[in-house]
Amino acid sequence: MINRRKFIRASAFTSFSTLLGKRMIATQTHGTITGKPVVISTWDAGLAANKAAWEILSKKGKAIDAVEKGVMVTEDSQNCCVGLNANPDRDGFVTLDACIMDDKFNCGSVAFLERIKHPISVARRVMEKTPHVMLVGVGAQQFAVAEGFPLEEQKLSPDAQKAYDNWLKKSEYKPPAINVENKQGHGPFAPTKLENGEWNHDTIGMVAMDAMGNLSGSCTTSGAGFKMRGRVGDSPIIGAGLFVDNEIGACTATGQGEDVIRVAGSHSVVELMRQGLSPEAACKKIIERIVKIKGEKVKEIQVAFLAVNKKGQVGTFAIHPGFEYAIRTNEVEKLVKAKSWFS
Ligand code: SD4
Repeated sequence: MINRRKFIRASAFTSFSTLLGKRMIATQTHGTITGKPVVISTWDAGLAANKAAWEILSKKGKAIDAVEKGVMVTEDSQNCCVGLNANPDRDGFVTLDACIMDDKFNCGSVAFLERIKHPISVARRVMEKTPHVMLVGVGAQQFAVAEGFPLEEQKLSPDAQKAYDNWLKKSEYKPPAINVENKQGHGPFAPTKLENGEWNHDTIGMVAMDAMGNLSGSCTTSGAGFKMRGRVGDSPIIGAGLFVDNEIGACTATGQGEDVIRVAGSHSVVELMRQGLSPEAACKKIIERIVKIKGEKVKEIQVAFLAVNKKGQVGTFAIHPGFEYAIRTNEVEKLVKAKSWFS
């Protein structure tokens, strides 16, 4: 993840005059890769996640099983932004968001979930065992425990503790009782960039098509590090962080969740594919919509969409260079750099 972050940092400072003037699209291309089955997932952590998903897809297993098992690998790992080892909110608690969707519009989601190792599996139980789509907070945790998920200790991983201690120190954070939101320099939002200049977000979104040609997707994250307590991003929101329409295609998102939610990002991409756009063209159109909405502030945010259509064609587009996705098919297993709005 470190390499990716350096790459993002190095390339994220394009001036807004570039934005207004001749638009330059990054030249790195991925072409169109087709194949069935196929699994794609966000960022370099996607390689390991795809591997687990491929175990299922290559044996003619179902896409819904593949996308659950795949992202569980990331939830289990040590990283900044997915699973219980990730960075906490500003009060020092790791809160997790996840959702899953199958080929029949069945979907399940959890948000603001604490002390449960695999939110994606809880989301699947919500989908399969309740009449609901979304459970949040204490209720989601109660449901998880009732379903037999162990309640993990409430503690930060060593890496997260270090990052949090550093954030507290550098941000001159005071306990919430002192009303930190009113202090100069502290808005109610998580920083878009960390102290070292890295984008403060990450997540794993995965979409897959199985050997039967059925699509499913999953998305799981701890959200933005040092976020306001209770903040929920796009990742657990069906239609924002993930959407699957088995007749058309599937899409997942990563980046600044608030700006994905406001354009119903993943759903919008799928709807454009329904109108005949390729996955890449559809992702690009919704990125352009965000760019237009955000104006100059678009310099400060990263969003990327990653989509597959029913033919197994894959496409992606990001605001800034640096986003890459992992793909696994019968022919390829690799990371691919996305095109982006800024060069
Ligand atoms: C979110 N898209 O919570 C997710 C993860 C992320 O900034 O990238 N956070 O918004």
